[in-house]
Amino acid sequence: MKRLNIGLVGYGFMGRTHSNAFLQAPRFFDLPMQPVLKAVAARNEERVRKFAANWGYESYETDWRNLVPRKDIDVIDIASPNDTHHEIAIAAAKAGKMVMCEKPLGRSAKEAQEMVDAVERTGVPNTVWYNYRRVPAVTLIKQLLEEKKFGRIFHYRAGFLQDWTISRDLPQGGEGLWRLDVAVAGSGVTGDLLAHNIDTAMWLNGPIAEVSAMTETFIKQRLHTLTGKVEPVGIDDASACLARFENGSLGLFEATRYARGHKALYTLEINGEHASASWDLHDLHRIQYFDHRDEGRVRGWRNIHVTDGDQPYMKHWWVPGLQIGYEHTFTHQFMEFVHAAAKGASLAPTFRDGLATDRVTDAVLKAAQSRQWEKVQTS
Ligand code: SOE
Repeated sequence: MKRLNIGLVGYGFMGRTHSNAFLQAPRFFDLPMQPVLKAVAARNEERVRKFAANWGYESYETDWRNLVPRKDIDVIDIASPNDTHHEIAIAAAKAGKMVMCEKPLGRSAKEAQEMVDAVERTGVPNTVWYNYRRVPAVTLIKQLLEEKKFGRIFHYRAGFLQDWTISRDLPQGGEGLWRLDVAVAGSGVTGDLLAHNIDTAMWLNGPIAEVSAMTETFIKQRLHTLTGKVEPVGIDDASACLARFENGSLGLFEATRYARGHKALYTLEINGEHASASWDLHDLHRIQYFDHRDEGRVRGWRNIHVTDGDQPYMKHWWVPGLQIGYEHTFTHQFMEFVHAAAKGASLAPTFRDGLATDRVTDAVLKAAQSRQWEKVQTS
């Protein structure tokens, strides 16, 4: 079987989710190419060596610049902090490598546009790891929408609530805390969490035309791990936005790291003329579904446990009733990427889809500044 030689950049949280996907996908799914964990690149030699040994990478590099041109690498997977995505993706595309990139695609739509230009110029298959599209329950909502079960859509609402940055003693910058450093992350929760909500929303309900928004930075200064000094905080800690979709429906979005008690509460709900559905990440195997066309006497919210073999992805795992988890979303996305890549195609969300999300998050940040409705850039 043809091999797909993978070169991973980054060995943090996302490096682990991706590596697990590379190993699991061929065990549970039929793939047209055999993934090979060829090499991982990261700066700290001792740690990258241990990471490579633990996950079974054949080799390692301490500079991604040595990884990208290697003749024995077919696909570059970018799982390093946001400020590295742009340079690595463009170098990989120029070297003719396929590219998988963690979200958000760029720190801004400008960066993302240049990345799109690079992959489209060379025609290399690409994808962005917006993994929540591949939760079986979320994919089921997508199928129900495609089957037109909802009728006209009126409302879409979503949130992503966390609480891990409330302490003012938490520093910014450096490994693990780069998400608090605006120079590295590009923005705060808007690019990190709201971006997930926006990606899924546009996948399910189509493009967003305009937004109004507010953001807040609750802790204005934090010690910077790298400079050793107390520095201003440039990220948004919380972000809320009203949106108009091109299909005429209304959107309501909220992301924060200051919702005490909520760890990763991604919720979404969609309300149509005939039906509504909702989902939440803390109970990721269920959807709540209401269909007004049910017989009146027994009409009500259905609580659907998405584990049956005829529901998305599930026949490849255990037996009906048994659950899978967060890590499987990455396995599903990688499996689908291998199928697309074998045909020389990209997988949605493509870089172009990632750019569309970055354009919305840019508009959110702009609207929060201007206190005006802002149109989302379309070309
Ligand atoms: C932030 O805490 C974070 O890890 C995001 O960066 C991920 O994209 C999200 O899926 C979980 O939360």
